[in-house]
Parts: sequence; structure tokens; C-alpha cells
Amino acid sequence: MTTHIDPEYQASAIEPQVQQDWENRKIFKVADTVEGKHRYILSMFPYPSGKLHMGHVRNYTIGDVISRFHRLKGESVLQPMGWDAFGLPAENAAIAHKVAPAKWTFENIDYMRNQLKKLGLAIDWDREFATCTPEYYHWEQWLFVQLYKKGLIYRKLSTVNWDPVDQTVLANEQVENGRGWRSGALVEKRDIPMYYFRITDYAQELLDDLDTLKDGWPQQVLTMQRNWIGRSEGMEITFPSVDTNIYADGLMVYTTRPDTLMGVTYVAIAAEHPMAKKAAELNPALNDFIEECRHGSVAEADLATAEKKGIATGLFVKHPVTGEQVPVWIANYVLMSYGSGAVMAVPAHDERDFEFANKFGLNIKQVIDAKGESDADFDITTWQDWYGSKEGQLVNSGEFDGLTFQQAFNAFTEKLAPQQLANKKVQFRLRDWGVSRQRYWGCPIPMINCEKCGQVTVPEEQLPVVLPTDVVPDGSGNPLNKMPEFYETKCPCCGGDARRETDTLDTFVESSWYYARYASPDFTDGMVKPEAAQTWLPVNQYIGGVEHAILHLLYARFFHKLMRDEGVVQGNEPFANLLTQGMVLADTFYREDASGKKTWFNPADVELERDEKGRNLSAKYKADGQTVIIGGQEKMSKSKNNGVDPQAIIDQYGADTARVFMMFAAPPDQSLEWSDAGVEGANRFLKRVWRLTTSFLEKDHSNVEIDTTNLSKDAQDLRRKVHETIAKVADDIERRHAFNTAIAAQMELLNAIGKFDVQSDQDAAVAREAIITLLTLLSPFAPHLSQTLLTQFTIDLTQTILPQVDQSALTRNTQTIVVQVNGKLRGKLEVPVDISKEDLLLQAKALPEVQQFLTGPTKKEIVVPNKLVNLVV
Ligand code: ANZ
Ligand code: ZN
Repeated sequence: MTTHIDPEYQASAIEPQVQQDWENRKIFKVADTVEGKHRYILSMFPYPSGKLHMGHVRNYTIGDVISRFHRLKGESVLQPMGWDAFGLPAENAAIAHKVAPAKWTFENIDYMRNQLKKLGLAIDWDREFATCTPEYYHWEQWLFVQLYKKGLIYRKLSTVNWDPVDQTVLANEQVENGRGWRSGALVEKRDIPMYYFRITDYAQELLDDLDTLKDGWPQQVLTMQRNWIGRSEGMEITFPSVDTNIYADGLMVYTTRPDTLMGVTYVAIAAEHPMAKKAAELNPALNDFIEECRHGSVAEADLATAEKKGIATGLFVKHPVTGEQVPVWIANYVLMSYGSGAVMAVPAHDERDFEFANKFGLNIKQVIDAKGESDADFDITTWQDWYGSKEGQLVNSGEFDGLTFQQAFNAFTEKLAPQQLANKKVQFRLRDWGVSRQRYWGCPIPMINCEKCGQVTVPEEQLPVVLPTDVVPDGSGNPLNKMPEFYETKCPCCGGDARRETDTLDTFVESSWYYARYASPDFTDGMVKPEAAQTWLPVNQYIGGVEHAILHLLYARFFHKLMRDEGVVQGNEPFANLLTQGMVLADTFYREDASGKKTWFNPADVELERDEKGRNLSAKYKADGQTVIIGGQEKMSKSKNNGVDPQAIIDQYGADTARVFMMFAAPPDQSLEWSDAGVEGANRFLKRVWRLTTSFLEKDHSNVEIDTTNLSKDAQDLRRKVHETIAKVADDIERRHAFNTAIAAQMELLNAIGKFDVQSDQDAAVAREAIITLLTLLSPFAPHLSQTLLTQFTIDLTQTILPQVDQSALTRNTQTIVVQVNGKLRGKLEVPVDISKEDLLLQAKALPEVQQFLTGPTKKEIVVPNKLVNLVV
């Protein structure tokens, strides 16, 4: 029709052209403020590690499909992209290759930007930024200063991993089997001052506001957030000291089960508890054990499952109700950082205490029973789940016998509160967020240490504190500590010589507010331009991996509230809707040597034999032609060497195929099994769309409008299919995020068009409408192909909007009616849906195959609308 078009689908020929066109016309650029319907779609930004992996491709394709779909609806869509550019891998690369982290990072960014562009994403590239630029972290430092002044950031000692050979602090992931990753030296613990964000001040709000997200966020993520914040309601109970000369204060415990108070048989404290130190002064033998605990993991999950270890302190406290003496033990399962670092141990009803008591021969006393009678079935050697349940009544508890959990809670409060031995207490598991990192490649903490004045914030007019970029760390400590030109400064308070803070911020800080910066990335007067924040925030749809379900999302939610309280943004939450995409899996292949050591082979290097259903039968390593073992589908990872390089797929089939495959192979929140057969299938689908369209275009159709009153039955059926598909695809994409079924519906439509035989100008008009609709619906998934083909119909995809569902096309215009005589089927009628009852009866009686049974006048005429006519004679 317009230009000549290749009858063969060649992605490599059309994709660069279409992408160039988008760039030339700046199709996806949006303003900081817009009128009318608008939407902010954000996929979690990448760390510039070197090249894109399949997880990125899936993430960005999902975001892009949603973005493009809303563009089709005529909305302004902000879809930005940038780089989470600070972090440890750049320093490791620096050490390995002697290249400055900045150089390494920006080279990776250039490479990956290019890859992203080849994916065909509808991104406003004018908004791109990297978090390692002073223009960005300037405002992070600004916020830090405000929060420090407000008391929302404070400094306290905390324990780090110290490598004595490299003279450096190690991140947890740099410690392997207790040794430094580079030096191999035994890692020590050191206490150094660090900065903390007071996230616990926001714990209740962070918890409460999860309720406002319940329609937009996956249930599972809300639960994970809730558990992480970990609110519990319990009681603080004090066990007075027996010998107040040794330990005056008594021992305060935190418990969520005060109902079990009469079952306490010992009290357990953390190794770091002051009472443990006191006991060790009297009994130096305790020191070894305390020291041993200090070396263990501090992760709570590890503590719960680790072997129970403990030692009696020799000290005793008094039971607050009975006054009986209770022994105090040091136990490795008690955390100093939770509650008061002390636990009233009830071995009968707490599984950890049960294990501990059994190991050390401590008493186990049942005080709760399901039926309220001291149960002969209670077995002190084997734990049963009901022991830990709150359901039941108190037994063996004297005056408290027979009470339920809540009654006991109240009764013990009444009894102990007047003596100041108990009070209700809400406790959060969430800890304040330590943000200091003894690293070079991060945002400098805008603080100055003065011997006279202490910690002083960098004056705002001196921000940003710029990180020098021409530095190659060698792994021995933070290079900033060796750069007087960086750390030597004057105290803003007293004017004396002072030292700049050389620690940098946790990189989670940058990713906590980037979503807001995208609204006005070039703004030079603050974090976000107010009108831009007003327009674009909150993010309407956030998309990312479920591995970020806890920390990243919690920190970003926290930051939004901090920025809100600073007057920078409005609203309480940053992300109205969240989609967590599933993992990408691929086949694994390996060989095993005599010692059981496995060597993993990349799928690209393996030749597969499949059965007719596409199932794997056998596999050979291409290089030697010998068999490898098929290990099943697993998450793509370096350790299993089963990563499939998206670039290879894009090079071979084009971005559109890669996109369609990813979206078709599984619903977005489920794992996606990579399969070459699936990729080929997606490619065949696009080829068929191409061929069908080009062959339609080759014929010289007269260009008439559809006359809906004048369509053949087949044409009406096709039109109905077209409009049903519009409705289904819209619902699938927008409401259900079921991109896979949206594509399936398009495949069905393609089949229907393929079967449709064009016999008239009206037929051609209907086919044309069907093809244009198919291409439009397909465009969020395969934008290059769609744009190229729609151009042939002189339609500019970037300007077009989604066709409206024609309700009249959805109704079937004729219907089939069954005609019975005396209840027996005698004939069928094809009649208009709006036929009158009289006409229907007339036509039924006129059917020759019915007439022969109408032996007399009809006694009864039954009409079931849209279904049947029964004539009784
Ligand atoms: C007595 C008791 C009896 C407990 C019982 C449980 C069951 P959540 O709900 O997670 O807040 N606990 C208190 N402080 C602790 C610490 N520093 N380290 C380890 N455990 C500690 O957990 C509260 C429960 O965890 C508390 O209730 C306490 O044990 C323990 F049948 O007190 B419970
Ligand atoms: Zn000073």
C-alpha cells in the first residue's frame, strides 16, 4: 500500500530502524508536570554489573508492556531508567583489574544502556542518571544533614568484621568460613562508631500503612514486611536479684507469654548481658564461654537453629510471684539486641527452652493444658506442638489455675504492676538501620569530626561532599583514609583543623529514593521538584524481584515518610502497586567425577535431543560429543553455569521474539522456564503475523468502510472475535497482569483471521480491521514488528490509541433455535436474535421437517427464548 515491504520477517532489519525513529522523535519523553491522565511505571533499576541477565530482561519487559499498554490508552506514561551505581563489585573489579571503580562503572553503564535500548523499551532516556554522580548524592547528603539535625540519625558503636592482615573492615559476604576473602586471615570483631537511621521511630507507621497497600501489593510481600517489622505485644517482668550486693537491678525479661510465668524454671541471658559480665568477674571460667559466643553468628535465624549452648552463672534471681530462687544461665540462643537480652525460660512451653532444659538437665514444669487439667500425656522428653499453643488453661499455677491466656495476662499484670515488677510492652523486631560502610565506592557521609566539637554536619552550602573518582583501591582499607586532600578540612563550628568522615553510606540508601528523583532528575534545588513530585508520585506500578521484598522496599517506604516529613513529597507510600516477578529458570547439565565433584555445562554448549513434545531426552556436550547428565530446571546462576545470555537470543531472533517468549511462557509472578523450543515458538508466531499482514497488503483491496448492517455471517463472527479479543487483552494486561493469556488470545485471533476468506469489499474491510487490531494489541509485546506493519496501513503506532470495544459486534446477531414437536427434536432454525415470538412460531411451524408432525391444531406452544420452541399437538 505505502512502501514496499519485505515478505519475510527480519527482526534485525526492522528493529534498529524503529528504535532510531523513537529516538529521533523522542516518542517516550514526558514532562515533569503533565495534564490529563498519567501514570508512572517503574522497574527496579539495575546494578551496572557488566551486562544484562535474563532477570533484567524479564523485569524490564514486564514494565514495558504495562507502560506501552497505558500509552495505547492515551495516557502519559513515565517509564525511566538509571543505575544503582555504587557498591562493592566495582571495588572488587578495581582490585582485580587495577581500574578505578568509576571508570569500570561508567563503562558497564554504557554497555548495558546499549543492551537496554536494543530491547526496545519505551523509556524516557532524558531522565537517566547514575546514583554515583554528585548531582544525585548531593541531595542524599542534604537529607542526611536534615535528619541528623532532627535526631533521626545518631552515632553509636557497633561490631564489624575486621581483617587484621588487610587492615580493613569486611562486609559479611567477604567473610568466608570465618576468614577474609582476600587475605585468608581469621576475621576479628571490632567495635567502631557508625551512623544509624532511627527507622524504629517509624516502625508502627511502617506496619500500619501496609494495610493501605493490601489491594496493590502481593499478600506474601506484605506478610514478609510485617514479619520483619515484627511487632509483638507482651510484658516486661522483673525477677529481683537474690543478692543485691552482686547485682542490684534484678533481671528484666521480655515475654509474650506471661501466662506461663509459673512454669519458669531458669532464666537465660545473652553473653553480652551486664549480668553475665558481673558473673564472670566472680567466676572467670565463664569468660571462655562468653568469648566463644562472641565469635558465633549474630543472625537470628542461625541462632534459632544452632546447637543450644549454655553455662550456669552461679547467680540466682527471685521468682516475682513465689519468691523462689531461679538459676541464671548464659545461653547462646538469647540475643542481646532483642527485648532486654534476657528470657524467662519455660521449657514446658517454649521449644528452645525445652531443648536447652533437656540438654542441661533443668526442670520442665507444665503450666498450660489444652483441657485445663494437668495432662498425664504431657511428656517431658518429646516436644509436641500443642505445648507452645496459647490455647488452653493454666494448670499447676496456684491461684491462677483455670485462667485463659488473656485472663492470665491481666491477672499477672494486676498482681505485679503495683510492685513495679511488670508492665505491658510493645516490642518490634526491627532494628535501627546502620548505614556507615568503611568503603570507598559509596556516597560520602557529610559529617566532620572535630576534636573539640565532636561530630559536626557539613554546612549545606558546602554540599555535595564529592567522592574523588580517580582512585584505584588495592583492598587494604578504605583509600579515602590515605588521602589527606580528601579528609583534611576545617571544623565548621570552631574553624580548627578537623577530619572529614571517610565512611560512606550503605548503597541501600541510594536505592531508597531514586524513584522520586526520576520525577525531576535535573532539579538543582532539592531532591525533587515539588510540582514533579505532585504529578508523578507515588509510582503507580513498581516491578521487581521478590528478593527485594524486605529490605529495599522497607527502606524505600521509610525514606518516603522521611521525605514527606521533610516536605519533599506528599502521601505516605512510594509504590501504590507492586508486581514481584518470578525467577528465570533454565536446564542444568553436569558431569560428576569419581570424587563426586560436579562440573556444570552451559546450556549453550550442550546439544539436546528432545521428544516430539519438546521434552529433554538426552544431552551431549558439543565440544566433545559425549553425554552430560540433565540436572533439571534451576534458577539461572553462575554456580550452576546455566545462565542464558539474553544478548544471544536478541541477536539471533530479535528483541520482539525475546519479549514475546518471556511474556508468553509464564504469568509474571511465577517462575519462567527458559526453553529454546519456546523461543522458536514465539518467533514462529511473529513470522505468521508478518506473513499474514504482508499477504493481505499485497492484494489490492478497495478501501471501503465497514457497513455493520451488511456483513456476511463469517465477517460478523470475525468482528466479534476482534472485539472480544480487545476486551480480553485489556483486562488481562491491566487488571490481571496475565500477559501470557493476553498473548494466547492474540494467537487465537491470528488463527481466526487466517481462516477468514475475503470474498467482498466488506470482507476486506473487516479483515483489515482485524489485522490492525491484532497489530495494535500486539504492540506492547512486539513493538518493532507492530510499528513497522502498522506504518503500512498509514497508522503511526506512537499516536494511535487502543480500539474501543464495539459492544454491538459482541452480540451474536443470529441464534440457533431448536424446534420440537411433543418434546421430540424435529428441526432447527437460524433466526435473528431480536425476532418476535409470533414470527418465531410462524417460522417454526413453516419448517417442512416440522410440518409433517403437525397432524392437528397445536394445543400448546412453548417458547424458551434463545433456545427452543416446543409444539404440542
Ligand atoms: C517466656 C515464654 C514462654 C516465651 C513460652 C515464649 C513461649 P516474639 O514473639 O518474637 O517477640 N525472647 C525474649 N527476648 C529474647 C531474646 N533477647 N532473645 C531470644 N529470645 C527472646 O518473641 C518473644 C519471646 O521470645 C519471649 O516470650 C521470650 O520467650 C523470647 F511458652 O518468654 B517467651
Ligand atoms: Zn570544632
